[in-house]
Amino acid sequence: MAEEKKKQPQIFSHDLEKVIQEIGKEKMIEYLKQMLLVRNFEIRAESAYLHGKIGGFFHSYIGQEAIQTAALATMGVHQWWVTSYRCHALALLLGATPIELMDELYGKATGNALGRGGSMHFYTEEMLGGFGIVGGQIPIATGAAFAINYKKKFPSVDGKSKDVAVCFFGDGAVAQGSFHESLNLASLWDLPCIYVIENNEWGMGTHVDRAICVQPIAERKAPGYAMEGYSFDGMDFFNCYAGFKHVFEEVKKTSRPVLVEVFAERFKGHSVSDPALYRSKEDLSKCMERDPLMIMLKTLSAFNMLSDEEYKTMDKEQKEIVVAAMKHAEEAPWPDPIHLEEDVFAK
Ligand SMILES: Cc1ncc(C[n+]2csc(CCOP(=O)(O)OP(=O)(O)O)c2C)c(N)n1
Repeated sequence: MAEEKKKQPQIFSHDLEKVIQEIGKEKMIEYLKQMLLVRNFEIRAESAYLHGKIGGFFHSYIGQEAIQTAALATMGVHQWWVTSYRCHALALLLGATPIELMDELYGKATGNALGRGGSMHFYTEEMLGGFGIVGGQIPIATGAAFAINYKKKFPSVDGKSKDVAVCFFGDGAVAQGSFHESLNLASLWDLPCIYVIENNEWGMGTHVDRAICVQPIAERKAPGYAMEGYSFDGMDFFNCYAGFKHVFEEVKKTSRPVLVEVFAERFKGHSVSDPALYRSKEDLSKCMERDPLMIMLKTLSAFNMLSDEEYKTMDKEQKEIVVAAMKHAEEAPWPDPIHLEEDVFAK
């Protein structure tokens, strides 16, 4: 891509020592555990899919774990959250149990969406989905941010107030009209929305260079909406943590939307049925050298917060949690066909 179309991003700068000190050992271990739970959940659920236990679609979040873990760590659960079909991690981080999510993947009545939604449609009290339509979640987040402002003006509507709406979507969604319409309205109406592009370079088999006309996307598109634009390193939890913390404080102060682009890598194909032949083995193994879990392990070891042995034990514990969820899903009841037409709004 020509230089005028693609420039180097200015990655948000952070002071590692300061970030680690601020988080502290106990919380650090908790965040690493969360990332390990997501990784183990994705690995085992994918293998269950390949054994025919799970049907429908399945999009893995492996490689991108640091991003949503850091966003949740800085902003807390009690915001509005919404993401694409690549939604297993967000639901886990927001407190949905591995059992209810695995049951949902297996299509069981005890699942997160009563076995009716599957992999792309996870929900929690604060999570407005799981969306199968590329870019479909962006107007939803914009509306949630509108509701936050509205409720501040009319507190009697609902006592509970949130600070921001956070919307995750891929680089492929930037070409959708919903992205541009949402950013225009959010800026016009001063909506506290944090739009997060998880740029993993690929929209199915199409490279971002063949889909998006200017890059870095956030830095160059945000000014067109009079918004701030930021670039984070999505493989590095600490960079994401510092960046999201900064953005969260900024939005709370200004009640202005921001656009964040997080540079990431997905280690798997687009979905479980994609062999990713468009990507060379060399490219993939180079990406995997920056595994977010390994970066976290190395950093915590360097700060004497974690040994390799402790890491292995934590990994094993998370694996066991996921294996128990799979056993539960195997044994859980199927939905009764009598309920088939319930909650269907158009018959
Ligand atoms: C409106 C719409 N168009 C096309 C599709 C088919 N589709 C599903 S995923 C996808 C690629 C999206 O890539 P990106 O937004 O970068 O997200 P990623 O999968 O990389 O997380 C496409 C084209 C769809 N689901 N919805």
